[in-house]
Amino acid sequence: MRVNSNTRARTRAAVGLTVAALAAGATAGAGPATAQPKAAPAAPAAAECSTAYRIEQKLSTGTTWRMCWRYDGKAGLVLENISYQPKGEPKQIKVLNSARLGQIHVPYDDGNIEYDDLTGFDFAQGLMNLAPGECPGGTIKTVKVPDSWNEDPNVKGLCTTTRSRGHAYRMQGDTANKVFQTEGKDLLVYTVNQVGWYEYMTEWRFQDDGTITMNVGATGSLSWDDYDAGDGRGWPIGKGASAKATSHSHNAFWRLDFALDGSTKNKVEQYDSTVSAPTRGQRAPTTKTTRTKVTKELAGDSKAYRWWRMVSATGKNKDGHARSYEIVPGPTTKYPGRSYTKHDLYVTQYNKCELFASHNPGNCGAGAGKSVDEWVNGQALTHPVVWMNIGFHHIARDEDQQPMPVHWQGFSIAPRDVTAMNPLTPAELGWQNGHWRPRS
Ligand SMILES: [Cu+2]
Repeated sequence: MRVNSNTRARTRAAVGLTVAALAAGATAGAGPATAQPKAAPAAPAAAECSTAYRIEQKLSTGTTWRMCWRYDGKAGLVLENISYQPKGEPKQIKVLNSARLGQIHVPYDDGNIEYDDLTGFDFAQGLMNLAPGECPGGTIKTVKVPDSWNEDPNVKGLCTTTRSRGHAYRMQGDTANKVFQTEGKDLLVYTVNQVGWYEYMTEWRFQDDGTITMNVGATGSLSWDDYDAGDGRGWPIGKGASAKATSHSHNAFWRLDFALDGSTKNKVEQYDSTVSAPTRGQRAPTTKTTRTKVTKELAGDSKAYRWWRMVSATGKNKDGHARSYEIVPGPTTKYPGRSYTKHDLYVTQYNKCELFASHNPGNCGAGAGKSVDEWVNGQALTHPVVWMNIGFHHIARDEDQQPMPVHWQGFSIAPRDVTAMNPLTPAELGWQNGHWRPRS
């Protein structure tokens, strides 16, 4: 069992306290209801949110990111109404209605156990207080955990800050050898959730160039309970080979509800390229790229020369090109052991009760299925929802203790033709759009 017995014991005691506190609260609060100030709403309204739930950051390179956040009792951090506004754009450009984790599925190699950390192992309840030092230069927001087991449901658990990411670009110009270069800046939004012996960092990185990178990092401690030297399915940790940490997978799912330019009627396209040997008369191999319009629900697989994009139904950039966001998968080890982990990408028609990639707790109707693979059943895509599955097979090593270094998994979505040029283009180079001719 992957249970941190200390945490469990503490948690159980805390539940007792909560009940007592609730009882006391009920008595104390028995006065006239009108005398009680209204509590802040737990979730923001569809289009707006109150200041406490708003994240707005103008990066020093000129791009502003705006979004609302809320905290879900199972999914943890949910980001909504995400938009950005690069310098020179008159309006904010909406990207996503909603972005959140869709599951973290953890099967152990020995077949003894598997966990669905979000729906079955209290991921959201395990929100951790952050030390001030772990959110340098930023703000730690207080999160009220719904149905909290703890006496105080408020956790200083949401960090929003900015970070440099190195060169955003570099170019030596043709006039006086001037070097154009700038350091890229990101808005970083993250939480830490303890699950058993592990701590998961859920990180969202909003870059000034419009790219969004989402990662889950696993740290904390190797599961003390999951050692076995007998079955050959682990790696020896500690002196000799008397104990082997059981290998396992972390299959992380993200659920993205796109709304490019504010519309959910996005189109999905898949691109594939094939490379052919040179034919007679050709000097080099040729590469041909084809587009496939994805009009029905999709269970897709990453491979070399394949990529997908979400295309705006309404918006065009200043060059008249349809705005879109490309899906950029990260490194993954696809786990073939379960129906819902067999594919890298699922695109489903929006359904408000389809929220978790496996063991979906909502009642979506008779025969609706409990996992994302079952929701891919041929519906036309008029409001596509993207599910990304990124797997990591964790064979422990001596260096995993103690604490365990963070191991990351995730992916990005990157703007493609959202703006007519690089949103960070310096004013002097603004004329160099398209097939420009050098000035001399
Ligand atoms: Cu692991």
